[in-house]
Amino acid sequence: AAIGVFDSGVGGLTVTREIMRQLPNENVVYFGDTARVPYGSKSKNNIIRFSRQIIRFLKTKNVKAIVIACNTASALALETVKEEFDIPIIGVIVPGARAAVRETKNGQIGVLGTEATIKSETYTKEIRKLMPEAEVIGKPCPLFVPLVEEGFAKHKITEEVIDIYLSDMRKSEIDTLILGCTHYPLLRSRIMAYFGESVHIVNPAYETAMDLKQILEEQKIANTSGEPAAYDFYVSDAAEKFKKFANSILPYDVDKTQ
Ligand code: DGN
Repeated sequence: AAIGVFDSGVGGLTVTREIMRQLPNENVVYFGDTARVPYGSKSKNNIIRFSRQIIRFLKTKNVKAIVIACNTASALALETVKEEFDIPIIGVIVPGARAAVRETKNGQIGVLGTEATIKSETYTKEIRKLMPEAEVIGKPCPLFVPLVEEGFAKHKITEEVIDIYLSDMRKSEIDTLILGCTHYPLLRSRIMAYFGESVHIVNPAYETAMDLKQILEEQKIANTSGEPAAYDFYVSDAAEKFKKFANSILPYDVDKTQ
């Protein structure tokens, strides 16, 4: 059996990369909904509907647990779909919120994400469950997604967009910042340089892989066969573009699965 991972497109590969690093024995079946990306501007009903369809598809691939790698789908659909299926389903928001609460010293936390993620205030709610007095400042940064997908992470235009979106937040007192969208970890060093060392950056992808590991161990469903892991990738459109992106960020050649 495998771990099912899904996202609105390519971004969830940042989560897959962490799973490959931290759980090298686990098989992964990835689904990227490249035909319907972005989710960040869609309604809750549609995001739930898409997530349900994808989970049903992944269940036909013999998965034992599912990771919703997409922050937007985690924010809007996890609560609903978790109740509808009989395997563990985890998202990226609870692990990200927990890490931020662990890191912050002054309780002032910034969250970057899509419009839908920020508007849902799911990060804020999860942070406040653990730290009721926390102050959370959210900021949607939708342009970061196409910049990363165009390969502009290191381009100077990205510097300008970072400044436009984040100059107010930089003036605030936050000491911890959550990269609450799958693509943003690929801008990590730029965002880190922009805020300087006083701000701790949280990558929910890293924390999610750690949570997954714990769940697999607790439920005694971790793969202990010792065989090399197998990786399968499915997309709903634009397979060539996906492959190129995947090969640029994964420690694995996606062509091998063809
Ligand atoms: N995968 C989405 C997220 O993490 O929120 C970003 C891409 C999108 O659908 N806009």
